[in-house]
Amino acid sequence: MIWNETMECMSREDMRKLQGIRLRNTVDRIYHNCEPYRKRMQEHGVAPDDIRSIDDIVKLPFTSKKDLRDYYPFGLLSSPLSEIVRVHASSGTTGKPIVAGYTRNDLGIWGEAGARCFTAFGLGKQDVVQVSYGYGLFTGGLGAHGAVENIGGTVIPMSSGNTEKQIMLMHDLGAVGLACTPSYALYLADALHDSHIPREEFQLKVGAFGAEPWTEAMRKELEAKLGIKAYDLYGLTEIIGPGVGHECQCQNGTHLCEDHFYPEIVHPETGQPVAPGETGELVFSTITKDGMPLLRFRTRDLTYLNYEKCACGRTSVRMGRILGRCDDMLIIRGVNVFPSQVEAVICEMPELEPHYFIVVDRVNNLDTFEVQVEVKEDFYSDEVSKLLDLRKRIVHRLQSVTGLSPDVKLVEPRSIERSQGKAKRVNDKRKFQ
Ligand code: DLL
Repeated sequence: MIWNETMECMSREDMRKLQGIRLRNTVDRIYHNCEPYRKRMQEHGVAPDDIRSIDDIVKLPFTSKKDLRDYYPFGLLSSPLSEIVRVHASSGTTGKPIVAGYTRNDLGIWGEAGARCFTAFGLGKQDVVQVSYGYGLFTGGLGAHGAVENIGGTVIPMSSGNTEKQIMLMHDLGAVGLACTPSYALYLADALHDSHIPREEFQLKVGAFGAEPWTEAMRKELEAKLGIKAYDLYGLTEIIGPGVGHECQCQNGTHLCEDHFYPEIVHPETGQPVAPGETGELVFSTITKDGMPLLRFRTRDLTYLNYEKCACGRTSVRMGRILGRCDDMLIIRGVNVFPSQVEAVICEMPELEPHYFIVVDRVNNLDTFEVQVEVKEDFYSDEVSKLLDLRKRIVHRLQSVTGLSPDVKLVEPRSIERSQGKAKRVNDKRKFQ
């Protein structure tokens, strides 16, 4: 099923025309209503009249997370505060959070985008969906909640935590959909197993997972453990929240709602557009929002775009899995390593649980790279020689994928801390030295 066929299946030519018109209106709105943006554009030597089509977007200056911090909390609004009906915030690594303001119209756009996502996951009016993203300043809970209500489904507004109750209600209320982070889904999968309630008594069929990077291997793991189809749900507070993009039944790329959020890929260092299909930093311009429209917002997320029509019938551009954030990239002994590379290796080995933790440190001026990984119950009690052999194979695989030879520590099942929201899988001790 497709929620909005007109928009999701539009020809490329018509889409670009529409995006051009919407961008022009947005630039006009921002220029006349947001002082810091006007100044930035003037410094950059660009005026609203210079934007005639979507191709002109490259003339506009970038917006960064730093800008949102500098103008905290409301400096980048293009609507008066009296029009803002909701705020959300994302916690940054340091200091003040980033605050986003939404008008009623913006909430409508969010609801529309969310409805496209949950429809593409195969959910509808008849379905009960358990929303186990956190409710509150985080956009996950309320975002998924609005989306499910919009498609006429029945929401269980669980929020995260209280795992036993999660399982009880999932079972008793017949949840067909589960919306949470992939790491919390793993946690719930273990809890479901521990409950000793037979799987057949659950109705669960669909996972709407996002808010953190997850690999293809993790998808397989979650689908097998929970007996569901697991779909990617993408978004970020600054742009709207969950609903910026979603997978479809083909599970072959994340469709972006590009009639609302225009994507570009640029080189993370130079800011120059990369060649089509190449990986780089994802940049979004919101082209329909009123409250806090953003131009060329640097997400720090690394991915690529694919403009080919999808087998599902949608023509909307698809992005590849988020490889990680530029900020998450670890540079260990000069080599770039993403936690997602470690995850892919761990999930492919049947002896291991998909739980891992990376510790990076610097000892005597040399970087150390430790990977802790949980061994499955059946293997953990195995002979020492088998464990040593397993350890050797993991080191070997990680070496061929990352180019580095980590110190692998096999740990007991369930000893790595579980997450109920976004997982923390790295401790880079060098940052505090
Ligand atoms: O995480 C919004 C969201 C909630 C998306 C629920 C999906 C589901 P923030 O807290 O602002 O917003 O974090 C945004 O999380 O820039 C990515 O780095 C990461 N992220 C979000 N979705 C995905 C995904 C929400 N599907 C940041 N895959 C983004 C990989 C994701 N990373």
